[in-house]
Amino acid sequence: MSQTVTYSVQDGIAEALIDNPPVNATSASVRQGLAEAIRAMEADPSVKALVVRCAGKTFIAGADIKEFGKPMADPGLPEVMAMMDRASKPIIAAVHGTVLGGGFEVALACHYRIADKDTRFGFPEVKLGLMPGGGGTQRTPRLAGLAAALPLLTEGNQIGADKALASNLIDAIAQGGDLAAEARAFAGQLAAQGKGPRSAAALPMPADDPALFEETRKTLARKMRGQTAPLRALEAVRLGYELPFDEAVKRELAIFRECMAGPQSKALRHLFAAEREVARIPGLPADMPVRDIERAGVIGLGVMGRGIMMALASAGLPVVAIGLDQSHIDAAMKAITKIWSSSVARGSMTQEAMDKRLALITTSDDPRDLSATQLVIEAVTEDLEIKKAVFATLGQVTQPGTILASNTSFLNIDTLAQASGRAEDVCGMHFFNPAHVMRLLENVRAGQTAPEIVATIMALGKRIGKLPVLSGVCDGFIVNRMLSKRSREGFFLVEEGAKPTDIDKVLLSYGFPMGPFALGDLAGLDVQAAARKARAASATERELRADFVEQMVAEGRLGQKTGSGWYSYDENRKASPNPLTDQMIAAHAQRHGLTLREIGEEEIRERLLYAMVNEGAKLLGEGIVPRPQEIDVAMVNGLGWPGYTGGPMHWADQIGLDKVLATIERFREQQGDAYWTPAPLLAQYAGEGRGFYA
Ligand code: T1G
Repeated sequence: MSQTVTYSVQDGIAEALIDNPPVNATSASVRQGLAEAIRAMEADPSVKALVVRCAGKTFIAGADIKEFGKPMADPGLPEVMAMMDRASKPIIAAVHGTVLGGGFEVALACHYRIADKDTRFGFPEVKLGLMPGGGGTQRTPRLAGLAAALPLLTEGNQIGADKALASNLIDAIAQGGDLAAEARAFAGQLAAQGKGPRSAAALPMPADDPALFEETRKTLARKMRGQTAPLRALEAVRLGYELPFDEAVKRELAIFRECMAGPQSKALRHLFAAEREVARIPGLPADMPVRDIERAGVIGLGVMGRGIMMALASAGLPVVAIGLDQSHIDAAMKAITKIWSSSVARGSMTQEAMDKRLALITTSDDPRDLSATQLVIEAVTEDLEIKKAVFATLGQVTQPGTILASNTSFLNIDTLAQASGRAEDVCGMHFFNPAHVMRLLENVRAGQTAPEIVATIMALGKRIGKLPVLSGVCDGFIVNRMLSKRSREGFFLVEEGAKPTDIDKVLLSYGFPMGPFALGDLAGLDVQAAARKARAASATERELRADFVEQMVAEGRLGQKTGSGWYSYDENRKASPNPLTDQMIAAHAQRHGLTLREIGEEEIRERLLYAMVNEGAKLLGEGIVPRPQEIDVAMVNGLGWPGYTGGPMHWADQIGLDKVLATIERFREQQGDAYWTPAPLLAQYAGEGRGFYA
């Protein structure tokens, strides 16, 4: 018998109880157990129906990702589902938790479905570069119709039990607290009513709608740009109009296997594992005690401080918000109320939830009101002297052991730790703007940060819905340090003759959401000028000379917010090439006696991206991060590096570090040692014929 499926019979109703922690994935033993349960049901005349349900926190959450790429033991999932389609008695899925991927397909292959009210459903396969390979593209439209099925199958989003019921994907929502009992009662009613099996496979496809398929293709080109799996999922649905069900699911499985073998799925599955790997800190026991954070403080209520307050309150944490004076406090509360009110207006938040969050926030202009907190996040202006004074105050007004975290983007946290007088309590928690939206959180372990504090801020990051990645202390930590090299190469390429619009197009076609110049206009060129000013002391002559941002700021051209920056913007902020930029570049070249040249797409891409890969290798070699996973996860979630490439380090491995090194050496000859000296670790690994991931 299967190790993970228990078969039992009570009052003529059989039950297959799956218990395969952590998420009841359809591992080989689960598939075997389900097949055995179906055979046992068929062989027992006293059994009228079979209920399939799961122990633990969720019904089946998908095929076992850990089995991918390995020989699939019999029976395969399609075989088990075909047994369900042929069954002579009704099979009922009793579902709860996150019914995802293959789990959703198993539920749809059952004849009826009853769900706990909080159940979520979805096909996240496309987030792994895959598409539903267990009949999902054939059963879902037959049950729910095309309009509900297509976005579900191609975009990877989840729906709740109410939407699933309305879409005819489930038959009932359990009202009490005992899903197993309600499922058995539901099965008993079916038997009493003489209702037999009801296979979705036997249903006809819904009326075809070519216009809807075309509209979905256009939506995917925008929402899932560059990704192949969503379009393959759409292609698989069409099979339902061209082939009988059994043939269509065979072709669907073949398409699934093609996706599985492709580079995008390998990259996205790498990221899925990497996002979980970075939660495990080398040298820190997994059961390291974490401090209980019951009340958190935020000091500094500018844009970042407001976002951090919102992230904390949204996770149910009471927040003490300290502003410089009442006007700052009022401005902050007005801003966050406006943001949450627009969420309520959009229907993405209830008024009750907003009121609950606001009630968690108390404000004050007196840092002594932070004394009852267990953690304070500092988000005052990016000025070292001001931050040092704030940390000196925090060291006095908070209890010993209260965690003191700075949200600084690049200032030295060891310096702040010294200023606090309690260095072991000090760390960094670097949020990304907007802090209440962006998932990435760079947690920074300073030289004397206590291990328990590292464990605590990693746990807190997950608790507030962030994706915490641990970094050591350096200028810019992971994302901003690597991004600064891309910015440098962008400015240099403009000096040498590449058009900013062409450079942006190269990164857009690689898969970034926007190019460096459009990003600069969005963030505000004054912000970028301030960051360049803060780094001026360590900048080279050439970096200082490439002062396009300063030139534009001097003319009041700050980007989108003034309607003119690298691009011109109309009243709807639609960008168009800016003649002033061309004039600026020509005048700059003339002023400095520079000769402009044609620069090809490949050189632009490699200069921008290899500069970041090389810096990532330095981060790894210097021990700022313990593994390449931290870099890939941070760059995908902090900078929008396209996930379907796996992130900079995975992507470089796929190219081959020997090829990356050869190109960097070529740039070093052309551009000089200051910018293109290969990272020692990259040169070493290239020499050893290995990648960053061995
Ligand atoms: N297979 C194997 N292990 C899995 C898994 C899976 N599908 N999902 C999660 N885990 C592990 C995960 O690695 C971690 O292990 C632990 O469970 C807790 O995960 C035929 C082929 C379900 C919402 O894409 O979205 O079905 O790292 O930290 O935050 O068409 O896990 O601790 O050792 O994420 O509570 C489709 C992916 C697969 C679902 C739970 N299914 N999983 O979130 O816990 S393809 C998915 C999730 C497929 C079919 C195709 C989440 C979760 P460890 P966790 P969580």
